[in-house]
Amino acid sequence: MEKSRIDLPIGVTLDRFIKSKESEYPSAVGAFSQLLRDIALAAKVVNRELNKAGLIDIMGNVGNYNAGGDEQKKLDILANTRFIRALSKGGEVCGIISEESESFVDLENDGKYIVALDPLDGSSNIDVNVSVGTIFSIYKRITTINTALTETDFLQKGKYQIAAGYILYGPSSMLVFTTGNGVNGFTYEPSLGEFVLSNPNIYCNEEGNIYSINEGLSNSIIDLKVKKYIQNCKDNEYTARYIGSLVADFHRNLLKGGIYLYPATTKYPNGKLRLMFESNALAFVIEQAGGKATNGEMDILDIQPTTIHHTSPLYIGSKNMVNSLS
Ligand code: P6P
Repeated sequence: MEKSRIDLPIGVTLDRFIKSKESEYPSAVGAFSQLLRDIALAAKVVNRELNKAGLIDIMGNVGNYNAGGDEQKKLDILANTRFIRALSKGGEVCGIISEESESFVDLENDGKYIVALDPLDGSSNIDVNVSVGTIFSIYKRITTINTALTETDFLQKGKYQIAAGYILYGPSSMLVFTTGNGVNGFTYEPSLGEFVLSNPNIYCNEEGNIYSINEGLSNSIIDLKVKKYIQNCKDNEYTARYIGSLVADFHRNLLKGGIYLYPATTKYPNGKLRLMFESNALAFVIEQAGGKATNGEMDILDIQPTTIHHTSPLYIGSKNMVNSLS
C-alpha cells in the first residue's frame, strides 16, 4: 500500500547535507558551510519577493543599464542587494563581483572567499512570469588576508572555483550546486522554509536531442560551424527549446540532455554571456555532471578573464553534443 504523506520522511535538508559533507573540506572549519547557508537564505528571500512581484510595485525597469548593457529591472537591484547583504553578514566573504555592479565590492573583512554573482539572470522575463535564476561562483581569495583586495582576486579562471551553482525560481524553486564532488539539487519547500534534497548526484546524458538557441540570431551568427550544427539539429528533427532564461534552459538540458548555444554574433562579436557571472559557474556544474562547456575553441573553465565583465561565446550541455560542435 502507498505510504501516506505523514509516513514519508521530510528528506535531507540542505543544512543536514552540508553538515554531512563537511568532512570533505576539513580546512573549511564551517566557514564554507556557513557561506552556502547564506546563499540559500538570500535565495529564500528573493524567492519570496518574486512570488509576490505581480502584487506590489517591484516589477518594471529602473531606467539604468548594467555594465553588460542590459536594462536593469527593479528586481535585478533587489536581488543584488539581498545577496550582497546576506554574503556580507557572515564574514566568510571578503569580496563580491556582480553582473549588476560596475566593479568589485571589497567587504573589508578577513574572509577568505570571493563570490561572483548574476543575482537575477533572465530578468527580462520577470514581467511576463517566466522562470528566472541566480547564478553564483565561489573562489578563494588570492591576495593576503587583511590587505586591500585587487582585481587579481577576481580575475580567476573558472577551474579555480571551489563551488558553484544556481537557484532556479520556477514552478518550484531549486538550488543546484557542486563543490567539486558531483552535483546535487534541492527543491524549496516553502511551508518548511527549507531546501530539501530532491535530485542527488545529477548526471547529464552524454547524448541529447534538445538544442537551445535564439533562432532570431541565425543571420547574425559569425561562426559557420555553428550554423551547420543548427542545420544538423533540424535535419535530425531535434527539439528546439529556448526560454530566454539561461538558468531555465540549462537546468532542463542538464536533466534531460541537450545543448545551449550562445555564439558570437554581429551584435555581440565576443559573445553576450558573462564568463564570471554566468558561464564559469554553469561550466563547473555541467562538467561535474559529466557534460561539457566550451567557447568553441577551449573549455570555459580554462579561459583567463581580462575584465570582470568578460564575455565569451558559450556552448554547454551534453558532452557528445558539445564535442560535435567544437
Ligand atoms: P537573447 C538573459 O539576459 C541572458 O543572459 C540569458 O539568461 C539568456 O539565455 C540570454 O541572455 C537571452 O539572450 O539575446 O536571446 O535575448
